Order: sequence, then C-alpha cells, then structure tokens
Amino acid sequence: MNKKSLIEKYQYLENTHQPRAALFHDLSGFGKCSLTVALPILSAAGVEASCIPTAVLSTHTGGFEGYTFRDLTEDLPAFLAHWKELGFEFDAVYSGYLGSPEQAEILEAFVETQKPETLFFVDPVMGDFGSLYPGFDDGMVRAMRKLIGKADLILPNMTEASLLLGIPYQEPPYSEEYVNKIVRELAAVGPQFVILTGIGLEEGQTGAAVYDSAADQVDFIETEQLPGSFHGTGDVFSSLVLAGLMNGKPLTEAVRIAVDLTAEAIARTIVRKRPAREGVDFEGVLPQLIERLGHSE
Ligand code: PXL
Repeated sequence: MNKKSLIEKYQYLENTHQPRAALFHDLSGFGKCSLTVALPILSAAGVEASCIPTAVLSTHTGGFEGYTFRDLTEDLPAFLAHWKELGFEFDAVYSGYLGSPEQAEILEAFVETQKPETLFFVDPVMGDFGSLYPGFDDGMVRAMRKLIGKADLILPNMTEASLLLGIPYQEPPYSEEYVNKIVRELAAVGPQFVILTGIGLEEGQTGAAVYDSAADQVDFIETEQLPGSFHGTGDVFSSLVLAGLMNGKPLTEAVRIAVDLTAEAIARTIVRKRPAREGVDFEGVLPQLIERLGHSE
C-alpha cells in the first residue's frame, strides 16, 4: 500500500477525536494491578492514556513481603504544574491507589484545571474483605471521603463503601434493600454514578450494582462466581468500565463488558493454576475487549 492509500483508509477519522485519559495510580513493578493493568486496557481500547504515578513499588502490598515503596507525593506538584503549563486536556481523569492522603488534594486541584465535561472517575482503593490495605489508616479514609464528593463516578467494593460511609462492614450475602441503601447514601456524598462491586444477589453469582442518581435507578449486572480471590481484579474491572465509557458505551453496557471480561480473565488464571497474588490474565481477554468495543476490522 502506498502512502496515499493509507491516508485514504483513515479518512473517516477526520474531525474525530481520540479520547484521552489521565491515570492517577501507583506503579507496582510485579503483580498486575493499578498502572500495569489500567494502561494496557485503555490502550487496547484506543484511548490515549497518560500516567501520573502516585508511588513506585517493587510489588503490590497484597500477599508479598518486603516490598519497596517510593511515595511520589513530593514530585506531583511540579509534575502537574508542567502539564498545566503545556495545557494538556483530558476527557477523563481516572484515579486509584494513592501514595498518601495528601495526594487527594493534589488530584482535586488537578481536576479543577480541566474542562467541566471531563469525567472524574474515582476508584476509592482502600481495602477489601473488611480491612484496609497495609499502610492505610483513617487519614486515607478521610481524604478519600472528601475526594468522592468531587467525583462523577465511583467504584467502591463493600469494604470501601462502608469506610466511606463510616458504617460497620457487613459480610456477604447482601440483600437488594441493603445495596440500594448503600449506593444512594454514597451518591448523596456527590457522585452521580455509583458502581458497587463484588455484589451477587443470588448464591453463586457476583457482579456489580450500578446506580444512576439522576434516574434514581439501580441495575444489577452479574455473572458466575468463580472460586478464589485474585489480586488486581478491582483494577481490571474499573479499567474495563472506563474503556467502555470512553468508547461511547452506555454505563450499563460498559459494566456488562467489565463484569464478563473480568470473569473470563479469572477463569483463564484458575485453569492455569496461577497464584492469586500474581494477578489475573487480563491480557488474554484484550482481543474480546476490542471486539466488544467494535474495533476489530
Ligand atoms: O489493586 C489495588 C492495589 C493497587 N496498588 C497497590 C496495592 C493494591 C492492593 O493491595 O497494594 C500498591
């Protein structure tokens, strides 16, 4: 193919815009989570992803001992001042694991430099199974509670939802009534959309409750519950939801794709008998993501 025909091939892109997201997460060198998951998923979805690393670790903190942890809080003001000077604009700002509570304020100030339509997509990463992740304390809970007041959409699990609301953590299973109450209380703090993760209304099912406060509607999107608990699945799920939204999918469809593909990644990992702390084979489901987003040629 000569140059001219390639230009012709892509002529349909004229006057279209490649969606662009800023990813505010840690970089854990080993143990697929945060940036090492968000970046490939969004890239596969055709989204231009820029990274704001909150911390650099040798591994994530769930299931490994002796990891290194470099908090990048001190670097962030100059890092973001440089971006501001260059005038970069994003269609979405996606935050996850913060290196310190102070980073919530830095992030909030960064979001304020963006256009009003920028989607502020917050995964309030703090804990799971009723406990905070190592190194996090009440200061992080307070910072995250304030941060979600500015978010458009949040994706907590039940541990994080309970911490954000300052209520005791309840063990599953959850009644529909309890889930409805939690998502409404979270939306009252600020975000229009609340996606509560790890929710299965029936035995053997898991998925997410999706609440749109403007419509005051809760949708339950579920799949088969697979055995075990694998690290980084929350980050895989959130990144898949954002990938769908940034490709113009309605929220419930984006969550349907995320629920299905997270389960597929877990199933591949189970069959290969991989250790839970090493994360899931999300790489193997990227072709399905591309197909479901309508990008395959
Ligand atoms: O997947 C959440 C996460 C992200 N980043 C780091 C973590 C965790 C959960 O343990 O340790 C560093």
